[in-house]
Amino acid sequence: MAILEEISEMVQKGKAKDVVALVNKALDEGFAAQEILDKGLLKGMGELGVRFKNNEVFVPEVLIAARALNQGSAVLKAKLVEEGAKTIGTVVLATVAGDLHDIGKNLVRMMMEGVGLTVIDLGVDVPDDKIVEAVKEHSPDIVALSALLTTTMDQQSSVIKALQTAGLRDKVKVMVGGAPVTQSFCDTIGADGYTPDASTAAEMAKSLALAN
Ligand code: B1M
Repeated sequence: MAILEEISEMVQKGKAKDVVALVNKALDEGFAAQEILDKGLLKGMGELGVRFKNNEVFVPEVLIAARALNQGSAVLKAKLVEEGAKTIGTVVLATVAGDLHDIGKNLVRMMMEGVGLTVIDLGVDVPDDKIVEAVKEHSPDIVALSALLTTTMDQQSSVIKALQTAGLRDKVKVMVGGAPVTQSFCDTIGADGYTPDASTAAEMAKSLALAN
């Protein structure tokens, strides 16, 4: 079995140790980090997502797979950080309140760090006031928000309103993303930028930070 296909299989089986070993092996064999991510780790989670939707697997299996994916992507992150770049700006990053999904957010953090941004990662299920406090404390260039549920995407709008109320909205750019989020939603809620994936999010954040 080709190594990227094997990584995808091991993510789906939640075999974190095997995933880490295979990711290291793929790097040694000369595969690019992005290819390992897209065609190995994310392919595995995508396939598991379909089985989750069809009730063929359940929350525990998905959580174990998520842990395996996160450990595999940590190996890739080490590789990106090794290539190192000096900081070009600061991002406060969070998955919004009510939402526990962090795989996409973690990839966004990894890609942003890869282009030289400092990322303050507040984690998942982050209330609006905690994001406002972080903006006061760190004076970031950008607030980046992730939401994976149709029921939590409106929370991104709530964060923007909380920043307005605190008098901070004109001091930061707000980027939004996550599977249910679209450009039109971004425009409707008055965010400054939307991108569909982690690498374009990093590119946009870099441009916004450099323009600041
Ligand atoms: Co959940 N879940 N989940 N889940 N889960 C989805 C999202 C779902 C689509 C599955 C389905 O039914 N088909 C569905 C949402 C339906 C909807 O709202 N439309 C769903 C549901 C319903 C739920 C629960 C309600 C299930 C339940 O309990 N009955 C529950 C909610 C819990 C909560 O958050 N309050 C729940 C729970 C979970 C787990 C905890 C088991 C687990 C999360 C574990 C974790 O994150 N640590 C989980 C998972 C893993 C998934 C799926 C299978 C995979 C999500 C994922 O990580 N994808 C997902 C189905 C699917 O997507 N196929 C599903 C890989 C990740 C890389 O993609 O996060 O989209 P994503 O990130 C992308 C882009 O969106 C973008 O970049 C990334 C790629 O480059 N991006 C940004 C993300 N953030 C960005 C920010 C940006 C820019 C781009 O700028 C700031």
